[in-house]
Amino acid sequence: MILWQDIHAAIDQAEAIVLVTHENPDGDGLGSELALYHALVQYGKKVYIHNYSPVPRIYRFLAGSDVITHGCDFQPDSTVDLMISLDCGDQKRLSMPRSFFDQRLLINIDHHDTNNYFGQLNHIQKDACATGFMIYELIGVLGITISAAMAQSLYVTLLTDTGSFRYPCSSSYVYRLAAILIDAGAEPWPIAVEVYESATPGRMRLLAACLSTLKMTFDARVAWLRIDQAMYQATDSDVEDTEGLIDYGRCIQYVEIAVLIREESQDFWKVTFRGKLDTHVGELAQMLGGGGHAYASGCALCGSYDEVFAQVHDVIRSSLDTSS
Ligand SMILES: [Mn+2]
Repeated sequence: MILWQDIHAAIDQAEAIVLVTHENPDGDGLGSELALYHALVQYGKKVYIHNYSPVPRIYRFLAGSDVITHGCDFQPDSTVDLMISLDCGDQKRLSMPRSFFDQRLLINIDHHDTNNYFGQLNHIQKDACATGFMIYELIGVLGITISAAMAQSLYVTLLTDTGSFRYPCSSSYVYRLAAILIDAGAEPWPIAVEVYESATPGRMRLLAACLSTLKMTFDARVAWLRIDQAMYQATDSDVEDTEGLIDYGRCIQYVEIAVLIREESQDFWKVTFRGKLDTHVGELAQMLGGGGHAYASGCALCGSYDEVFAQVHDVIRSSLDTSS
C-alpha cells in the first residue's frame, strides 16, 4: 500500500490533474480514466481527461465521456501540475508531445507486462486483470464511495480486459468485484449491448472483408487476418471498427496464435497478436519492438505487406520451434 500512499499524497498536493491513456484507447483505458475522473471530482480536484485519439463510438455511452478532449496539440492550463497515465506501458503510446508533460509530475498506473516505468511515480501491477481493477483500489484509498457512474466505467474495464470474464486473469476475485460493481449500479446487459452489440453495418462489412483474407499457416496453428486502408472506404468503416476483429482469428478451432496485420498508412503496419491457452504472444511482440500482455500484444512495422508478413512469420516460427 506504500505506493498508493505516495500517489494519494501526490493527488492531495496537486492543484489540477490531467488523466491520459494510450492512443486508440480501449475499454480499460477509458473506463479507468472516467472512474478516476468521477472520484477525483468528488474528492474536490480540478480534473481533465485528454487523449491523443477520440473516444470510440462504442464507449461514448460512458458517463462523463463528453468531457474527454483529444488531439496532439493540446496544452493543459498552467495550473495543471499532475499527469496520471492509465493503462499505458510506454510513454510513446500516449502519442503526446514532450511539452504536454513538461514541469509536471507524471504518475504511471498500469498492468502491462512490458511497462517500462516511464513515470516519476509508477504503480505497475502485472497480475491485475485490468487497470480498472487498480483504480478500484485507488478510489478506496481516497475514501470515495463507488458511484453508479464509477461502477459503470469500472465494470467496462473488467468486461473488456478479461474478454468478457473468459481470460485466465478472471479470478474469483474479479467476479466478486464485478458483483460489487453491479450492486453499485453497473448494468451488465445494457453495457454489453453498448460495447458488443452496437456495431455499424460498415463494421460488419469490414468484418466480412477482413475474414475473406484469412490465411492459416503452421498446420492451422496460426491464423492471419489483414486490413488494408482501401477496405475502409469500400465498406464505409474506419479504424475504430477494427477493434476486436482479431478475436475471430483466435476463435478458430486449434488456432494457438491469431495475427492481424493492419495498414495504418503507406508501408506502415500495426500488427496485433492474440494467444490461446498455453501460447503466449507477449514476447513475440517484444521481439518485434512492441509489447503488451501474455495473450494480447502488438507492434508496429514498416515495409510492404509481404515484408511485414515474412518478418512476423519468421518470429512466430522461431517461437513455435522453441515451444514445441
Ligand atoms: Mn488494460
